[in-house]
Amino acid sequence: MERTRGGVFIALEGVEGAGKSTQVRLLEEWLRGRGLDPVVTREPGGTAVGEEARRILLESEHVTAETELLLMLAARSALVTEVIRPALESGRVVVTDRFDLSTMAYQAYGRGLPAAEVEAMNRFATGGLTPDVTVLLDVDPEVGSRRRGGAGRDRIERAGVAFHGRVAGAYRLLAEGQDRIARVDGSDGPAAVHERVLALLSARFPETFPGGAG
Ligand code: Z5A
Repeated sequence: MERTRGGVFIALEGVEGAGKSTQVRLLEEWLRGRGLDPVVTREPGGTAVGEEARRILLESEHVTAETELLLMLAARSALVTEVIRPALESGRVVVTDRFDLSTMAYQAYGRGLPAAEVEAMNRFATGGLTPDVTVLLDVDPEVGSRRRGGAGRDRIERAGVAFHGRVAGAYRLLAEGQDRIARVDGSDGPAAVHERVLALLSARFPETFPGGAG
């Protein structure tokens, strides 16, 4: 696994409604409060190509599993090249709302595409770049779905209970025995989860996160 140079690369992952966007925002505020200037991204998106891909992925009804994978990876390739690598090379902290673990959970386990091929294609798209740590916000899919409510559900969110159940199971399975993936209980309120995330980051990257929540 390639180590990022200079900066720290953090990915937040989890099922819909796990609280990723909320925790990304709290983390960004915490970092800015300490005088750092993090780069914050979301997937798919974050570049011109990525935002176009996002629109097709979430709005078009005619997307096969294979097309879905290729568009996710096209968006990721652009994001890595245009945004993430340059930021890490200049020593900045990068926080992303979803990255490669989403592709394994949704396209490999959720859609049933062959995992080894998905993994190899992801490696091609990222040039081998992986997050220094992936924080998996662990909540039951029913809790996430309840938090999100019914409004404005996109094509992937509408994929059905069985699909989202497979995705949730995959996240837990993929995190097992993997030091680069840290499971954090996401079932409590945002402030409590934020403290857990900071404690984890402080233990792993004490120079960037001195003293954690304190
Ligand atoms: N996708 C994929 O298939 N393959 C890939 O490789 C990638 C992505 C990269 C992106 O959609 C979709 O793309 C996604 C996976 C797929 N589809 N699904 N499902 P998105 O970015 O629009 O959706 P999302 O990532 O699932 O975001 P989300 O549903 O908004 O979830 P979230 O970011 O984890 O949650 P949140 O926005 O922070 O919070 C949701 C609500 O819960 C909100 O009202 C909060 O105020 C509330 N909340 C947040 N935290 C808490 C806590 N701790 N307690 C109580 N309430 C909370």
